[in-house]
Amino acid sequence: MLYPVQFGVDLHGISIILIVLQFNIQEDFDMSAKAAVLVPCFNEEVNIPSVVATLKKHVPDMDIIIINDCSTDHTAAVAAAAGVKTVLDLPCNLGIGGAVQTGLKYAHRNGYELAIKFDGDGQHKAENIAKLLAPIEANEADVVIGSRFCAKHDGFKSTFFRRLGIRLFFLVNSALIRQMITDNTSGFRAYNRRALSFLAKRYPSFDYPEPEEVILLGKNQFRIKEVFTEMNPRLGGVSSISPIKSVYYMIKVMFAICMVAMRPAVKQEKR
Ligand SMILES: Nc1nc2c(ncn2[C@@H]2O[C@H](COP(=O)(O)OP(=O)(O)OP(=O)(O)O)[C@@H](O)[C@H]2O)c(=O)[nH]1
Ligand SMILES: [Mg+2]
Repeated sequence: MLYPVQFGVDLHGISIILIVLQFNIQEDFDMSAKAAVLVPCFNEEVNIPSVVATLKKHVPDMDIIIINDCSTDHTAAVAAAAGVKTVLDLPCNLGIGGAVQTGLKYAHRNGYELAIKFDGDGQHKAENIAKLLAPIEANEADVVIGSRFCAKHDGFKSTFFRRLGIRLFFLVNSALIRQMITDNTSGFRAYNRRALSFLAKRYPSFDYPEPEEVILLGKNQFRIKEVFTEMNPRLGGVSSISPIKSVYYMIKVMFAICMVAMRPAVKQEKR
């Protein structure tokens, strides 16, 4: 079936419709499925087989949705060969934000009640998904972030500059939304239906969306919780954040955070 998707870019107040995309999805969609694991992927052919295997082992009842962000390798074919039924093939590279928003839109339109964002590079641990979902299932949170820093641990640590940036986001974001968020850059997140429906329309669709997403959710009264999760180093392939890029990352993301913080909250239906 051909499935049209309209992408808008929100330049902090000014909305621009960018492109109308079409991609193929499977017809045999199971409407009884409740939870979707959204896996944005750019050139992850090396990592996808083990990512899919660990998801199938630890969350066999959840649907795996691979968003192939116009990879130049064989990510889509490798995912399909690993048994993934839904591979959303983007015809141009949108970056992490656009790829994630595609997954959120798909999950929202197809009636999923829960969505988990899970990186395609093997950094996240599928055995922690249940831990992420617990506060949502107990109705204590709308969004749960897997945090590497809300408990003491000896696991994988990123580079010094990355940790410096993470510390800065911790201070700025915690002050802006008046809630301690220790791991603003973590991409390992779970969403309930309300958050899914909000973010499907408003997810920050540029690169490095995670810290901005925290402000957007906090400003709009979403209940955010963090749970401790260790993370692996990237299994293989290349990270999007080189040392030079991390400087650009900091400036860009700080600017975006300020813009989101200055914007009025979105009018929403009462819970
Ligand atoms: N690099 C990159 N990744 C993308 C893109 N679109 C989707 N992704 C996926 O988004 C996820 C996160 O990207 P990473 O490059 O691992 O970013 P990160 O986890 O913040 O950085 P590392 O800690 O260095 O791995 C991965 O699963 C990527 O495959 C893109 O355009 N570029
Ligand atoms: Mg990564």
